[in-house]
Amino acid sequence: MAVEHPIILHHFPQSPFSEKIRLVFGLKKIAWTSVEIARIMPRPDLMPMTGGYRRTPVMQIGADIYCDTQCIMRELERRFPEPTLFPQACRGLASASAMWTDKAFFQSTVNLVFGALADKVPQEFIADREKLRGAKFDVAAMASAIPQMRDLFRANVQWIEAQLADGRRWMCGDEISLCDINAYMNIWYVRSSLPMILDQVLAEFPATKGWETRMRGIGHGTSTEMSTAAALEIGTRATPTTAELADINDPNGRKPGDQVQVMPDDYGKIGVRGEIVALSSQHIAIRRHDPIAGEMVVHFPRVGFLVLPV
Ligand SMILES: N[C@@H](CCC(=O)N[C@@H](CS)C(=O)NCC(=O)O)C(=O)O
Repeated sequence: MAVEHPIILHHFPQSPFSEKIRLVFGLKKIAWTSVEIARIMPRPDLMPMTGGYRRTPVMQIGADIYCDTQCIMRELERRFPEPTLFPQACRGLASASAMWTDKAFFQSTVNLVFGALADKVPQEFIADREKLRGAKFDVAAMASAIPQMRDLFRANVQWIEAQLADGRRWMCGDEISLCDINAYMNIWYVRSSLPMILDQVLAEFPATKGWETRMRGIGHGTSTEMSTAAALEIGTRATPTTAELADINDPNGRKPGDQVQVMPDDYGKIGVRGEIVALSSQHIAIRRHDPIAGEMVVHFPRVGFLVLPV
């Protein structure tokens, strides 16, 4: 008989990318399991399952591991289609919005937050992120760039306001979509760290202020806590359930069985190696055999990732 595995989110409370997923649990009324991971490496119970992918969050269902919020959203939508994150009016744009919200918009947000909190950022955190990026994590430079970051943050928030200006409830109309979840991540992050700055910015954006309240009201659904060790135990005992799927239009002729490595295309380019199980224009799943976790299938989105032959 097939075993029902819990939907586990490996995350930490301050993580804005994790907040997107917590909100989707709230929106779709999903019962989930919360595994709180360390903000910095090492994460010895998680790495055997991801094969080295180290960004946060990661979703685990048995021995299937979903990396990156794009990929997690897609899988949650497949399993829990109602209410949809992808209404037809903005089906493509809902996904594409992450390339705005997670990149340019997020850069203004994260630099603003770390610039304003420069004195409080622990040295171990700075060292961890420098190792990940292979570049200086310069909180002093971020502090001196606060005026420019406030300009950029405000300009990005104005785009939300412009979208809501006709009185609609959600960015794409009457139905909530992934556009709302993606954009809200940045508002949530500044709200959690710099509430006074956010109030100043939102003073000129009343529609965004109302939308923020609606977004916050979605909540996080119901969750139960689990330790990292218990999650690894589940991953180790379970068998991946991903079915083989070929993509006849793959532009590089890749197919199930090919050995590849997959890595983010911006920084922290740690390649996860494995054999292709399933692929499409938006998704690749690879099978790995880990000395600790055993057989795992690790899923990635395509945009923002490189797939290289091994
Ligand atoms: N594209 C990724 C980005 C995730 C991301 O950058 N998360 C932050 C934490 S909120 C992170 O992992 N930072 C570096 C680290 O923790 O190793 C996604 O959508 O999931």
